[in-house]
Amino acid sequence: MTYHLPAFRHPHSPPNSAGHTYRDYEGVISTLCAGCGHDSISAALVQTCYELSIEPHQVAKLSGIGCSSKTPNYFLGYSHGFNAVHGRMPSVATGANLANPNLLYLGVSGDGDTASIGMGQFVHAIRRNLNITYLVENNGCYGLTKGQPSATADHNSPNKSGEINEHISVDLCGLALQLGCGYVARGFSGDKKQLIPLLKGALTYKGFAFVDILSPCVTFNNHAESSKSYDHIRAHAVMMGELDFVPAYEEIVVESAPRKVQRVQLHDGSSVFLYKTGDDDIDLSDATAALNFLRTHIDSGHITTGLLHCNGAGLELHQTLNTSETAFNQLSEKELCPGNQVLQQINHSLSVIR
Ligand SMILES: Cc1ncc(C[n+]2csc(CCOP(=O)(O)OP(=O)(O)O)c2C)c(N)n1
Ligand code: SF4
Ligand SMILES: [Mg+2]
Repeated sequence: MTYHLPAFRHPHSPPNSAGHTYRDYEGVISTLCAGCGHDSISAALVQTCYELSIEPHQVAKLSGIGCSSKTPNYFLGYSHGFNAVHGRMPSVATGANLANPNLLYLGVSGDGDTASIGMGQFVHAIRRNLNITYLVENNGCYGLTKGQPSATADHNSPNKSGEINEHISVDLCGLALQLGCGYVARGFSGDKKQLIPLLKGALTYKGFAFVDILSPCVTFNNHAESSKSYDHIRAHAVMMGELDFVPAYEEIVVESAPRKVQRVQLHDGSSVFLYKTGDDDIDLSDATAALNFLRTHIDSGHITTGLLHCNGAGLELHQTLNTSETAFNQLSEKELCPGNQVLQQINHSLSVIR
């Protein structure tokens, strides 16, 4: 069943620089449980895309299966969307991206969808540096199938019925860093102020941008002993510093700010700024330092949030494969069918034994 928002628009709802109002970035009414962290992430995405003045029809939303993977229905109602099979979103995204490099790809997944059944796909999409913003709405359980612990459930953390998780958990940020992902961040659905700049940086990044978002499941994994509950995350989060994002078209005025500001320039000229808060803050371009930072804090029971790593290096998949910059559906017949002589040359080049 789909519940649509009323078409009524507030007369004073201001348009952004693309001429769209906030309402143009919303989707249908959510059917998730009231208080689910995933809904807060959808709201953050609506605000992010509105503030970045993204053209909704230039976005392709892709997801797998799970409560988290349902959420693309609840934002960017005028965008393209594909709800794939469980764990298979990265390969659908790869195919779509190769067919049309000119859309903004946004993948939304869950910890079950990514860290279990979709692990192989996730890992290879990072290795290939697919140009996508990949979000995991991480609640440490399979919400849709009634709360079984997922691969990101913390070691020794009990589920709602008191059963202890005896397995080591997968830290998706650590894995992404280890695989060479160029943009790695962790947010919390309950902290929009931090989450929105992280999303802006990810959507502007050219290449694989990964954001792991802690997103409590209020129905199955928000009890007092859960390490993925609102209370636990609030009590144990270690923020990497305050974050700001300045789009390319806005004047940058923070460069003369105190010495503890780290600026990372993105490909389109936009910048992400990290205002350092602690002595142990790391250099954002150093993936090894980020990995060590994560490990140290995991060992002491803390949850690191914020921008962990951002570098401008690396070719994204299209650049590596040297593929057409024009979408397949924009290529003319002449380009798609270059003629017999060209085909003969290709065949000949393949048949030469060296
Ligand atoms: C091939 C396949 N195996 C199992 C399932 C059952 N299933 C549906 S959603 C899900 C897990 C979802 O967990 P997660 O990705 O963390 O999403 P959440 O609901 O927690 O947001 C599972 C195992 C399925 N739909 N397809
Ligand atoms: S079951 Fe959990 S993850 Fe799914 S909608 Fe409800 S609160 Fe959210
Ligand atoms: Mg989950």
